[in-house]
Amino acid sequence: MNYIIKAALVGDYSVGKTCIVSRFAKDIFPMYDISTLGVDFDCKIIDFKENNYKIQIWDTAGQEKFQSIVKSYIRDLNVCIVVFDVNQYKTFINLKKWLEYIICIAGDDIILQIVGNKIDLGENLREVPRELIDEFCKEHNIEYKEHNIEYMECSAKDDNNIDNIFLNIIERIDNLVKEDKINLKRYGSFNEVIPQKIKYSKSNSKLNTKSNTKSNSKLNTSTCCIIA
Ligand SMILES: Nc1nc2c(ncn2[C@@H]2O[C@H](COP(=O)(O)OP(=O)(O)OP(=O)(O)O)[C@@H](O)[C@H]2O)c(=O)[nH]1
Ligand SMILES: [Mg+2]
Repeated sequence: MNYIIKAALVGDYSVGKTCIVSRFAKDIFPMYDISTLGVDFDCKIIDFKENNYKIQIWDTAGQEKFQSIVKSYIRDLNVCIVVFDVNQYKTFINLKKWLEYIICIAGDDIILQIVGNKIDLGENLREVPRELIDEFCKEHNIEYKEHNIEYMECSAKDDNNIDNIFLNIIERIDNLVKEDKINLKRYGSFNEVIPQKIKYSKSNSKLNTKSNTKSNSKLNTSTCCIIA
């Protein structure tokens, strides 16, 4: 089956949302620091077990002034990835605000994934210890138990754990599909676009991503930008 997953990244400004999306969808770490204005879009098709998942990714602006447009993209999501910077304590403190905001707008069915980015900067610069994050997730899994909030960390810069984050999300969704607990839109075919197979990789190593069959195939990503 071909399914569509609607996902968005939210979180404070400058935590690295755009870099995470760019690394996942295009395998590029942007050279220039350009704050997102409103909402950007990217998409990638992943071949997972017996299904193909087209993951549509809305990359939202963290700046307060764009929140009214961001709100309209959060409503009918399947997944929300809430990003913070492990080297900036205030971005971790704001996680609770982001979770409450998303649950309030998107409702109880949304799948939540917390991501701590910029682990490449090392332990000396790190302001949010792993134990504190585990504690936070435990507390919130009690408070919002239907969401089963999971946590992963990554570096968009070093391409560390990025594919694993999306693969983990697809795996969670695939399990729900099998149990008939999620209602995803379907696609008849993905018009000449060849889904990618992604394998879990160890942290700190580059992922084995490979095109499904033909070389020279069309790229399976697309991008556009919506500005407030
Ligand atoms: N060291 C390091 N820097 C990163 C990483 N990811 C992003 N950055 C840097 O963090 C800054 C902000 O990255 P963005 O991806 O634009 O952040 P954003 O969350 O999309 O910000 P808004 O669009 O304003 O909400 C840029 O200077 C990036 O180069 C990372 O994994 N490691
Ligand atoms: Mg951005």
